[in-house]
Amino acid sequence: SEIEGLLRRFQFKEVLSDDTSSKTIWLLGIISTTTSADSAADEPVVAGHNAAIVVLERMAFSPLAIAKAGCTLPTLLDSVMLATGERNDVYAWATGDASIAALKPALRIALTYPATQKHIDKHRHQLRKWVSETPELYARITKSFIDSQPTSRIQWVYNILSKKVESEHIVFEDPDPDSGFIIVPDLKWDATNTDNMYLVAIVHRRDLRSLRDLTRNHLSLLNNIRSKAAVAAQKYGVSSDQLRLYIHYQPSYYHLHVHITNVLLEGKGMLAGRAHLLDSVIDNISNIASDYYQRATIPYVLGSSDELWSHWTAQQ
Ligand code: M7G
Repeated sequence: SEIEGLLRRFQFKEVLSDDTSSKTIWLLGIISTTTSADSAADEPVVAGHNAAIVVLERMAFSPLAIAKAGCTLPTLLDSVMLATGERNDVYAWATGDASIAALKPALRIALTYPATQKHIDKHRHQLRKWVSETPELYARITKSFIDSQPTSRIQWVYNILSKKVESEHIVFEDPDPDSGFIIVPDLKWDATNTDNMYLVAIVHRRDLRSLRDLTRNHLSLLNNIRSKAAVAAQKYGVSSDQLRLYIHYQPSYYHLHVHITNVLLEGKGMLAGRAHLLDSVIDNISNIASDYYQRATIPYVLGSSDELWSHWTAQQ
């Protein structure tokens, strides 16, 4: 396949970061555009050109597959390295290697290529700080930053909306240009284990860039997403009261989209200070004030390699 061909040409340069809880590692490397193997070895990383980010994530166990395999440990594990094992009272532990089909695939691999400097910075270990964005600071700092985002950054969104890519994976579509959207499985989900179901609803209209743009005029759109997310999730056997629906502020991509996840899934994307629950957004707009998000002070965390960080630092 195409991705396999690219991954085979990946040459490792640097570990950008790793996360022991999600068992994920982000690697920076190059996929050389030259054909000669020797010159590729010392080719520098050039963002937007040969730079490639590979993400390796250890996969979750599938209880179903293991139950089906229903066998003794030696058939589940290729080798248990008992030499490294320990025993203390009723507790024992060792390390092992899995080989059988029930424990595979073992890894999920994602590739971003060519990776831009923004992609690289996003995954590099960085300093973090809180900012408290008042409407004045939004107008002075954030809005111009959002306005300056090139549409190329959300080309993938337009590709989904125009059905150029991922169209075979569409879970739900409402084609209405004002209140419509497309729901697809999120890039981060393997689309098999429904315990970590992760879908994303991407709106058809192109004028809504973030939470700050939402008013009472968008209530039918938001309510529509809320009810159809339930329909979409039902296809995976996940009921409406098992859903976490939220909008990021700041998002990575400034085209309105709603994250739809199984409530069992927990992760960085749901942290306080970034995830705004869709139910609260709807409630704030409809019951408190139509211009709630134009008047609110919104706190969030910035990373030192976020482009927005430099705008805040320069302006204060
Ligand atoms: P976000 O809140 O803008 O930023 O969410 P985040 O990525 O920092 O959370 C964008 C969401 O879209 C994320 O959940 C991504 O995993 C997902 N996503 C990003 N891309 C490039 C794609 C894509 O090409 N296809 C799909 N299906 N999802 C994507």
